Formats: sequence, C-alpha cells, structure tokens
Amino acid sequence: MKTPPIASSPENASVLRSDFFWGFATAAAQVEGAWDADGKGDSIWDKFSRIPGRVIDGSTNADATCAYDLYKDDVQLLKKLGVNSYRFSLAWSRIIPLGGKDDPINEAGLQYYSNLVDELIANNITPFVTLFHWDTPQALEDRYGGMLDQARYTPDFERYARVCFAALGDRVKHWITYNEPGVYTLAGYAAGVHAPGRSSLPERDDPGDSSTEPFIVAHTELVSHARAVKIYRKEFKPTQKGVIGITLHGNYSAPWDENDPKDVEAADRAQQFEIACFADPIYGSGDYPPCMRDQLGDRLPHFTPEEKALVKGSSDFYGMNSYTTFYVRHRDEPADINDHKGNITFHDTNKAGVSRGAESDTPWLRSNPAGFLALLHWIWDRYRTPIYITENGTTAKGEHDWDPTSGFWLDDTFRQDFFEGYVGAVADAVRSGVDIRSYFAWTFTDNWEWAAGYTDRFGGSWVDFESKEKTRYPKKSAFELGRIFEHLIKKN
Ligand code: PNW
Repeated sequence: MKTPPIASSPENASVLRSDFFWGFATAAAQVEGAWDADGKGDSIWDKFSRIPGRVIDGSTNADATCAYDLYKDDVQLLKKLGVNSYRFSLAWSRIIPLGGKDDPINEAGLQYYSNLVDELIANNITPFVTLFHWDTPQALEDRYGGMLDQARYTPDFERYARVCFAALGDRVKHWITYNEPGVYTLAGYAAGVHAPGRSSLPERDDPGDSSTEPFIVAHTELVSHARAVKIYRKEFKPTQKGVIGITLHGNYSAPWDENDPKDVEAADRAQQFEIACFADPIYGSGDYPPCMRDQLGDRLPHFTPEEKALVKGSSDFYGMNSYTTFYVRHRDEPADINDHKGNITFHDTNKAGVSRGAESDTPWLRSNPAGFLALLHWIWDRYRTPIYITENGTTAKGEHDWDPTSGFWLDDTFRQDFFEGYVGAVADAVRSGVDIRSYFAWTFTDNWEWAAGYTDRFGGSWVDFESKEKTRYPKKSAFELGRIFEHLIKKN
C-alpha cells in the first residue's frame, strides 16, 4: 500500500475539477430530533431507541441536535465553513407518516425539506439528498415486515421517491436512493444491533434468521433502488436534469500475510462480500459475485431476468462511504451458516506486526489513508464509474471532556491529520486518473450515532448536548478542511 502525500502538499494544488463538490453529510434520524413534530410518524429507529439496552448510553434520538428547528442557523454555519454542498437525508415518515403508497402525505413534513433546500440554495450550497438513511417507517415494519416483503415494500418506496422528486426535484439535482444498504442489512438483520433488531439470537433480538434475512433485504434494496431510478429517469430527469445513484459503504481489506495467496484471495473476497455484493449487480456483471454464490448457495436470492436488466446500469455515479482498513486472514474451516463476510477473520495488525492505523475514539475505526487510496483504485478499476465520496471522517479521543467555556477552540489534531491523509488520497487518485467528483466529511456536527448514542463525536463542530440550544462550536478541522479544498479545487 502506498501512503499518498498529504492534501496540503504543493503538488496537489488545483488538482480537483472546478466543479468539485465538498461539504459535510448528515442523516435525518441522527440530527433532526422533532421525532413527532408537525405530524411525523415513527421510524424504526424511533421505536428501537426506546427499547432499554439497545443504545449504549440509554439515549433516544428524540432531540438529537434539534436540526429540525435550527436549520437556518445550521445553514449559516455551513456557509461560514465555506462548503459548496451539503448532503442530508429525508425522513420518509416525516413525509408519509404511515409510509405506504395509499397513505396520506404530510405537507408540513415536505415543507420543512423544501425550506431547507431553499435556504441552502439561497446561500450557494448545493443540496445532495438521500431518500433513505435507515429510518424505515415503523408502520411498514408493522404492516408487512418492511423490506423482508419485496413485493409489498417496493411500490411503497416507489411512491415515496416519486413524491420527493415531484416536490423537490426542481431544485435538487443530486439524488441518492439508499445509504449503505450493506450496513442496514448486516447490522439490522444479521447482528441485530441496529433497527429493526432482528437476528438468530431470539433471547436478545426479534426472532429473525441471520443466515437468510440480510440477503433478502439486500435484494429488496437493490431492486427498489433500481425502480426509483427508473421513475426518476423516465418521469423527472428529462425536465429536472439531475443525477441519481446509490451510496455503498466499504472498507479496505489488506491481506494479513501478503505472501500467502490464501490471504490475498481472502482480502479480495472480503471486498466482494462487502462491496461487490451491491456494486457488481449495478455497475458490473449484473449479478452477485460468484464467490458469494459459492458460499451462500440459494440463501442468496436470484435476480429474475427483468430485475437484472433493471438493476444493471441503475446508478449515474458510484456513491462511496469509507472510513478504515482491516487486515484480513483466510480461514481453513468451512464458513459458518451465519457468516456474511467471506469466511475470514479481521485483524488490527498484520503478520509483520504493522498496525492498521492510529486509533480513533471508535473501536472499528483507525486512520489509514493508504488503504483508502488502494480502495479508490479498486473501485475505479472494477467499475469505471465517476465516484462521489459521500462520507468519510473520524472520531477523536478525548473530545467528550472538552470544555466549551475554555475560551479556546477544539484543536482536533487527530481529525486534522485524518483529513490531510484521506483527502491527500483523493488528490493522489485524481492525479492518476480516477474520476472523483465530491468529498463529504462525516459529519457536520456531533450527533446521535445510532446504537452508540451520543458517545461517538464524529462532528466538524462540537455540540453541547446538555444545553437547550444544542450549541455548536466549530472544531479546528472544519476550517482546515476548507483551507485544504481551497488549495485543491481548480479556480475557473
Ligand atoms: C456510516 N463500519 O455507517 C453511516 O452512514 C452513518 O450514518 C454513520 O453515522 C457513520 O458511518 C459513522 O458510523 C457506518 O463498521 C457504520 O465499517 C459502520 C461502518 C461503516 C459505516
């Protein structure tokens, strides 16, 4: 793995296209709060977070950062940070409280998003809008099991998408259907640690089947994504002229022993299970990777010929979320029935004892710009599709103890170094021909980090969750990122 020069290096000056988008990303359930305001319905995360023991600090997202109320202030803060774009998601149950195709639309919910879009555009900030960032309407979960029922779910998602395109598409030109279908399926239906909290562990979770349900749900996401894209391209794109795609997560997997062909193969297989599972059907072969079929057999759904034709080519860009790198080792034993990762083990150090990177404040996340660079090349070489980086960022140790009354700002050197490294990788990849068109840092402000509650501070701004105003204090890295992109983006 090659460690790229840091972003601020002189050779990176003006390497990014003049219309490169940079900004911060958020998700509705993590920031909005106002969980029942103005007619909003429950999402599966509203319900899940109220179940004792599900969120590590016992918090719910009922308030989060109060972004629903504070959106005008937030747009001013974004402007001050100098971004040219902002990625956020729509809460389906705010727009259609019961979720279904025949259920009523909540005009107040739509109006909120319309106002947010207007406010962004008035401040020269381009909106990137995600339709689905994990918050399925609870009513659909209750009605038919949500995404487990592809036949009933898909028309509901199509109708929701159509309502959003019709209401916002005159101003929104960048659409993302799903955020990280892979994390939604594995955390929600295999591990059971995210909503809707199903798995093969009935003592703790709702009774599911970790060996089949994640793949059923993944299939539903792929097909319903493609149907929403078809609607956009046919009914809206001709006049609205926007682009639409999906965002996939993926970390880089490096072989534990680079001289062992079985580890080299295992590392590539890990990426096929995590990334190609979704990306091959859309950007590649049009089907699941053969190594997944080999291991999973008929537990992996089959695309009908119609589905295959629909899904292949159904994304105008590759939406990429990535955070870290793991060392991966092959296993000699046969795969467990509940294995979803390609029959491998993950390691923090490789055979030579080299660490996978400096520790953040989040156990799975370590800083590794070289792995990020390698992953950019892996994705580009395999799919040759323009890449929008839609999430990348980190937590940093010690931020919970920061004192906002200290009079000094939070000098988050760990995160500044992280950005220098990872954005340096973006610049390096672009210099060698990879087509990258955006970079969104995760995340705008500290927020409600799903099952980790308020214990993970990923923000570019520090939030005083104790204060009624949820006061935001920009961290130094947020300004540094602006300086970096000023250096990198070509001036017209
Ligand atoms: C993303 N992993 O999830 C989500 O899109 C965000 O909503 C979330 O807040 C952010 O990353 C930080 O966690 C991920 O284990 C969760 O590799 C876990 C992983 C990757 C992404």
